[in-house]
Amino acid sequence: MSASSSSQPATWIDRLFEGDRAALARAITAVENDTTEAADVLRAAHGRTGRALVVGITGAPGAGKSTLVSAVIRDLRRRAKTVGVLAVDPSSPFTGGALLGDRVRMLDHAGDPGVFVRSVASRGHLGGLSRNTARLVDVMDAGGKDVVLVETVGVGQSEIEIAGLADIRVVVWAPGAGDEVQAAKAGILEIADVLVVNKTDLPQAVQTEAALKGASSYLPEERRPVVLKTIAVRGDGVADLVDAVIDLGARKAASGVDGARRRMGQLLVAAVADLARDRAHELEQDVLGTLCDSVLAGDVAFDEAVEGLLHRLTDGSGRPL
Ligand SMILES: Nc1nc2c(ncn2[C@@H]2O[C@H](COP(=O)(O)OP(=O)(O)OP(=O)(O)O)[C@@H](O)[C@H]2O)c(=O)[nH]1
Ligand SMILES: [Mg+2]
Repeated sequence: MSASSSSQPATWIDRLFEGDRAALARAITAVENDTTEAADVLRAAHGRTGRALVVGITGAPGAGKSTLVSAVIRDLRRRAKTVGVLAVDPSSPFTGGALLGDRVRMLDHAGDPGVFVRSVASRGHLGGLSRNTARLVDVMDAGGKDVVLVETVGVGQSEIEIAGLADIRVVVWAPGAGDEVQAAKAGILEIADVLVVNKTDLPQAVQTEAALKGASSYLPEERRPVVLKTIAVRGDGVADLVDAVIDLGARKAASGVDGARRRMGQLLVAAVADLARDRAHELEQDVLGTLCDSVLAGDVAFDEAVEGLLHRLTDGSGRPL
C-alpha cells in the first residue's frame, strides 16, 4: 500500500505487513468484529496472501489437539518458522473450558514474538464461523506468518467445513476419544491428509491405530491419509508430523494448488449465497406468495421458480417473474 493513500487506517495496516504484533492483533479484532476497519484490512490483506502454509488440526474432544499444536509450534520455531494459531470452538462460545485450557496450554509461547495465538469464538451461524475463520487465516497469512494452524474441536460437518480452509488437514485421534466407525461415517477420514494417532503411550493405542487404518483402507490409495503416531505430551513423533506436513504442503504447491485462491473461492461462493438469501428475505410478500401459488398450482415448475427468483434478485429490473 502506498503512502499516498495514507488515510488513518493505512498507517497501522502497513505495520501489519511488517510483522507488527499489535497491528496483527488489531487487524484480527477488526475482522472478527466486522468493524469499519475490517474492509480496509481485508482489501490490503488480500493483495498479500498466499505465502503461508495453512494446516487444519481437527479431531474428537480431548484427543490432544492443543497439546499437539503446542508441540508443533515448538518444532516449527526450532525450524525458524513463524506461526499463527486460530483455535476455533464452534460448540461453546463463551462457556467452553476447552478454550481457556487451550490458552493456558499455549502460554508457554506467550513471550515468543514469532508466535501469535487467537481463539475464535463462535457467533452467529456456522457458515459465519467458517467464513470468519477464512478471513482470519488470510490476515495471519498477509501478516507474514509462515504457518497458520487452525484447531477445531469435534468431528462433525462444521469441522469438515472449517478444515476445508486448510492446505493440509491433520486429524487427531486418541484411544478412548471416540468411535473410529463414527469418524469414518462422518467423513472425517476422507478429509485427512495426515491421520495422527496420539497418546500412543496408552496401551489401547494399538487397537485405535489398527481400527483407523482399517477404516481408511476403504479409501482409494491416492486419498488414503498418512498415518503417524505421537505422544504429544512428550513431543514424541512431532518432528515426523511436521516433516510430513511440510512435505505434503510443498507437493501441493508444486502441483499448482493455490490455497489462498481456493479460500477466496469459498468466501465468494458463501458471500453470494448470503446475499441471495438476504435479498430473497427482502422480497415483498406478495411477490413470493404469488410464486408459491404458481408452484403449488402446478403452473410453474419448482426449478423454474428458483431460476426466476434468482434472476429477479440479480437483475434489479423489478420485472415481474
Ligand atoms: N497420555 C497422554 N495424554 C495426553 C497426550 N496428549 C495430550 N494428552 C492429555 O489429554 C488431555 C486433553 O488434551 P488437549 O490437548 O486439551 O486435547 P484437545 O483435543 O485440544 O481437547 P479439546 O480442545 O478440549 O477438544 C490433556 O489432559 C492432555 O494432557 C499424550 O500423548 N498422552
Ligand atoms: Mg483443544
